[in-house]
Amino acid sequence: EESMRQLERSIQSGTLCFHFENLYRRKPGMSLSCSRLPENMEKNRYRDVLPYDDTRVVLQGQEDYINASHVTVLSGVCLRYVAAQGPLPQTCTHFWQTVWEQQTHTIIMLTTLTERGRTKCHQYWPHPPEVKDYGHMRVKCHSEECNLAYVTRQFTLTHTQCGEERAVTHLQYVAWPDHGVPDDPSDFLLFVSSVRERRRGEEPLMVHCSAGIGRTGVLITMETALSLLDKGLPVFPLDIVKTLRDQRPMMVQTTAVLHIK
Ligand code: PTR
Ligand code: PTR
Repeated sequence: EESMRQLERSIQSGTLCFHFENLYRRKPGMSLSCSRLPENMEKNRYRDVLPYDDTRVVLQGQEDYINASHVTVLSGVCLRYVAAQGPLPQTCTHFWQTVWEQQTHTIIMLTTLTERGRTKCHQYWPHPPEVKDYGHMRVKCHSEECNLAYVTRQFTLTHTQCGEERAVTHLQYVAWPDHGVPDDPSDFLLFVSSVRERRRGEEPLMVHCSAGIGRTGVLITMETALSLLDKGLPVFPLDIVKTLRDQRPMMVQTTAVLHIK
């Protein structure tokens, strides 16, 4: 209660925004060398959005790079994520390999494929009822269901070498432009609740938008905040943002989101 009042006050007075603007965007001393290797340059959607070496997701095999980071929130709650950029045509295979190797059963997508005529993410899944192979991963899309703010898709993922099958759910929020805020905060909160319902033990959720920092950072911040509130623990948004930026550079882009209630 008291901590919520304090939070309200710091939003009203502008202190929270001030401290947000002054927070480092990249943790000092963390290297990004792997993402800058010549052979990996074309696997980055944006030249200036790169994962730290320490927290990057390492793929099994020779070609081990993907623009994705392990992100874990461990204060009061335990929430694990893989935060990724929106796949490019040449990285769809790596994306599905990550889903498989990190054993995630849920992919959260926070962007549309194009915005104002610009490509934000490659369509890395087949239309239902098609089946498509991405390297050793065979992806079948069974169903696609839309409600007002998001689309739910059910996939079966088959490893074509070992024959093992897994069910993967895709939740795509479609009402959130990059560098902006969700069109409707209550829709977004409902979406975050459905994300929370997907939690199974400690398995990571895969989260991506276009760059994998702005909207992805906010989704993680919101799930963390709701989980803390559920446990009756205080929420310190800037601490959460700092925790995220320590694991993936530039997480959470704009203060506008601080006004979501
Ligand atoms: N837009 C980038 C950022 O804010 O991180 C610009 C930038 C990129 C700044 C790399 C510094 C960078 O690090 P280095 O000095 O290691 O190339
Ligand atoms: N340099 C890019 C740009 O500003 O257009 C990087 C970028 C793109 C950063 C999208 C954040 C973006 O938003 P999100 O992480 O929510 O996709």
